[in-house]
Amino acid sequence: MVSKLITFHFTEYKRSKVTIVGVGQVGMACAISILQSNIADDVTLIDVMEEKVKGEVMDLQHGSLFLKTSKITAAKDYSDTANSRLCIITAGVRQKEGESRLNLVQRNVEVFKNIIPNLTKYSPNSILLVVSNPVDILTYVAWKLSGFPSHRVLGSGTNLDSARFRFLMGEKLKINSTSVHGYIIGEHGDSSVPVWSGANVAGVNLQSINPEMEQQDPDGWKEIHKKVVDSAYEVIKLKGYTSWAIGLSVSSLTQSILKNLRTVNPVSTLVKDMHGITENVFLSLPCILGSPGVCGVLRQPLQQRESEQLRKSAATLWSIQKDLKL
Ligand code: 6V0
Repeated sequence: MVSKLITFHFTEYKRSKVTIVGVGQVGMACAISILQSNIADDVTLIDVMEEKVKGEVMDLQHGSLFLKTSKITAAKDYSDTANSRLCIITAGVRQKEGESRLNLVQRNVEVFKNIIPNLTKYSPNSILLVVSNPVDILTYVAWKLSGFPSHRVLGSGTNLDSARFRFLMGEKLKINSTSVHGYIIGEHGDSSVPVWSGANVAGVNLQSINPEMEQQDPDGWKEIHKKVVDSAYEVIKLKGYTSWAIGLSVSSLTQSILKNLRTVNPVSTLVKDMHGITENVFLSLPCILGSPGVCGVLRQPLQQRESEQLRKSAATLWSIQKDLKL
């Protein structure tokens, strides 16, 4: 019937296939954000809950008229994920109310032991982007289990924390967050490090206007970092999970990688031998993202207190990582 209507000449060539593992709240927020950004030509979803994947994919496919992604697939098994350029891993258990991200670790390591070998078998040249928590440790786990070079394994890291940071600073200054610059680096979570020495608007450094910021902080700037750290807990308390901001953040990272934009984003990368860190840990530093994955890491000048905090986070992560059974 189809051949009576159309003569096909070419088999399709995929340039930008993205697989998302896990169709929970975060996976679906990533999927819709990526689809609406028109950056992939194939989005494949996979989850242990087969019916749910089918339902989610059907629902998305019915929106195809309003999207510009030609193929949206519900994978029956990992062979359907073959030849992905980017694999985004959002599968796993999420934090319960009041639970720290680090508590999740061993439960999600077991989940990764199933996922990572399957992804690497069918997409041996892909880039792995880890979102599941605790994201820094699980990025290390994905790196170990995949055997990929470290530039092809990254975690969404503090890209989201930095977005929250810039939003909150923008609110305080009444300036759009795209014009307020600042990085949160280190661990995604409780021991993240705000780089106040670099926070600026139009090159005007916030700390240089207020040198007492560190000690006296009359304007309450430090409260902003506390709010960033607390914000996931607060959203989880209010709606049960976080989804939209992480989805948008992951979509922006996806865009940089698939389009080789070479944007600078704080993502979780192997930081051994940087800022005096001596162990194989993954933490967020400003990275250049492009088609190879992490193309480079910025040597950000840090104040002594900032690099000390970074080393402390690294030590905390290593103390957990070294005992993991991989
Ligand atoms: P969810 O809604 O419970 O979804 C998790 C999904 O993973 C479910 O659909 C499960 O069926 C699926 N799953 C579990 N095991 C497997 C497996 N072996 N293979 C395939 N799929 C599997 O959780 P939610 O989507 O809210 O969160 C997912 C993860 O993202 C959690 O670890 C969160 O803590 C983490 N987040 C990370 C953020 C970040 O900034 N890095 C932000 C928010 C949440």
